[in-house]
Amino acid sequence: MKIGIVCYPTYGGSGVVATELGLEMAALGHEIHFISYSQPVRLDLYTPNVHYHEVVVMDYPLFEYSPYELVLTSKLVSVVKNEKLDLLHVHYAIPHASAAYMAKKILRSEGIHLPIVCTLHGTDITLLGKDASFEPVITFAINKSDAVTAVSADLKKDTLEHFNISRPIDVIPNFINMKRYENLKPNGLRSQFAPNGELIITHVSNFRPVKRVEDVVKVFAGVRKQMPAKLVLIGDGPERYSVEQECRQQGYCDDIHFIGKTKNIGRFLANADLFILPSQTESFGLAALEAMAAGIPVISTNSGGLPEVNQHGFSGFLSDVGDIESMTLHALEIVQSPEILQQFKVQAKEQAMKFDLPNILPQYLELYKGLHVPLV
Ligand code: GMT
Repeated sequence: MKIGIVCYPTYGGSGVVATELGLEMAALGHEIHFISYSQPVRLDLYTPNVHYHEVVVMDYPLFEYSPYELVLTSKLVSVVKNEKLDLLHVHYAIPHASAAYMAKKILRSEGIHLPIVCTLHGTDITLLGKDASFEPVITFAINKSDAVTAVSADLKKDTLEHFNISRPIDVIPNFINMKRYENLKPNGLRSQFAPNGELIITHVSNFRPVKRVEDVVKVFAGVRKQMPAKLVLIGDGPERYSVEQECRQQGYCDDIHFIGKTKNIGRFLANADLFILPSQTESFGLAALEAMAAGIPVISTNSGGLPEVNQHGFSGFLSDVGDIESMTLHALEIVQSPEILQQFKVQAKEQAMKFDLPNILPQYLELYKGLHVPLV
């Protein structure tokens, strides 16, 4: 099968899931064409069956705002025709699903049928989608797709509550390839971050306000009062400066390592004992799943789809948004003894297994089959 994948190329979860899905499909022998404005961060171009088409928006003095959606539409039409794609799978509703619909219409006028699968990832629905300036387009694009998936049952519920949806939405949770985590072992970074054997707490995000990174630091501060601990913060974004300011004011910056953006998260997860994800909302929480796959218990909030990923009392604990005390107590409960920490590490991995590739990928293949696309 020849599949076009449209995604954001950045470090966000939607781009990561789209890229991993494409790579796994390519490994099965399908021909995958990624279409985006820049090379997706986790995409290795020298992979068999993988192609990348860049959407380049030209600068023109008349355009105060560059018409990305139109250029994307033209690119989709051209790639579908030239590469003879069977299917387009768009990740994130705007502008990908609406551009895909427009491309479908153009292709139809030339006698070409193009089925569109749209995967909703979260912020397209939970943040942007609730903005009146996007709502009609998102509703239309969802209703006009040939298949729609949501990454959690909670996201599906949210979508049905906030939009006038007239078509079914399938829940296909995000996945992880557990094989890639099999040989993850603590490395030299462990002694670099925690030279005296301190506990290592970590967090990965894009540091947007929705991630509440300041809560990570508050929970860390609470744990640090009880035992020697270090915090490793991975990622970058708008809240990083204020978090740095806060740790300077509190005088514990020496215990916090700011890693910034990295493609190799596994290298850091391999050394961590505890993962904190205190998000305001999270449609799924791919970062938590990646941590669990690495055998790290997760302290998270109970918002959005997080309870579908992190099992309270098993792979970690869930608390209300902003409840620092509860998150700190839960963290301390896990790390109170090496035996209990070890038990939670094993359980975190066991929970992650539920989202292992062989359990999820067939669901996408079934969906594609349902669109009457010949499978190779
Ligand atoms: O979390 C972000 O801000 C990025 C965003 C994205 O679209 O890349 O992540 C969303 O999609 C991920 C992959 O499906 C989910 O794991 C994240 O939970 C979701 N983020 C939010 O809902 C805030």
